[in-house]
Amino acid sequence: MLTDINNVPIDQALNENGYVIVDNLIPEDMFESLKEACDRSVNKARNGEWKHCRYVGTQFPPWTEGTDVWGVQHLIHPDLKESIFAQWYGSPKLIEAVCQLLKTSPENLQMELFNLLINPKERDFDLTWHRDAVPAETAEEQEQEKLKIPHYGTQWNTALYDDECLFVVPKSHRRVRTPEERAITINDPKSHKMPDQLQVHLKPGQTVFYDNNILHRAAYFKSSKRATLHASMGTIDGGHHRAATIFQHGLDWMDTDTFRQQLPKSLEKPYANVCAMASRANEGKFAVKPIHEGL
Ligand SMILES: O=C(O)CCC(=O)C(=O)O
Ligand SMILES: [Fe+2]
Repeated sequence: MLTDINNVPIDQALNENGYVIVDNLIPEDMFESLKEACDRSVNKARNGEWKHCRYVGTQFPPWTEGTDVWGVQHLIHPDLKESIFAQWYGSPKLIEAVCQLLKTSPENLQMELFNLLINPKERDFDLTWHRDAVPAETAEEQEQEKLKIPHYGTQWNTALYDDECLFVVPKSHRRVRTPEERAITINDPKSHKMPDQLQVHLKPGQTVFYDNNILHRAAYFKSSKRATLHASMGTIDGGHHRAATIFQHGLDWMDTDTFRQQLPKSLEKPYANVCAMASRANEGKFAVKPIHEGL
């Protein structure tokens, strides 16, 4: 059983607080290779060679405009040719942590998103306070309903360098916003004065798992190197809600022979499971329209 930096079982901590920090989910012999692969990928993203990027000025998918990159998308895309990312995504300790959090076993895991969050080059950039799957304008009653939908998945940030970019409101992942929080998310969404906000400090090699409906924001500083692996995995119980969250990122490149041929053994079942979700929830398609589009 894995415990967090305070010796609390990770599933208990995530459940209670909406986030949990864990040490050492990167095997020592992968650390340098991951940093090097990130450097190469970031270079490609910044010089325009890699088109799957998040650009400063836009928070949610789709990212169609911009030049200053704050995220490199699809690290396990075959065209990026960086096999270390898939090796780590399928590595035993990480899989163990994810299974403990989702209370499931490896054969029920589903492969999902794997991206990289980086410091912009040209200007500092703030993400607004948000929940990933509940837009700020959502009315209270609907918010309550949406917060009841189980996730059947988890997401995490694993820092390769010191990372102090993420802010969360602990324990906010299952309750509706207070009137003050609602006012901030709608009228002053980059506020630095959210009540009970907590800045997450990650040392290199530390991971924060967080409920994607915890109230959170992030501050991106051009002067401070960030390369933080940002990924998610689900379980086979995820229905069309999970499919909507995942496939809004456009994963049709996963539905190719080139991708299938280079998968490590440990990801074969998680891949079969994501294909099954696409068939069940989405007529086999790996891309759907973005949740926040048009808001
Ligand atoms: O930058 C971060 O740590 C958080 C990113 C985030 O909240 C998101 O991509 O939805
Ligand atoms: Fe988010």
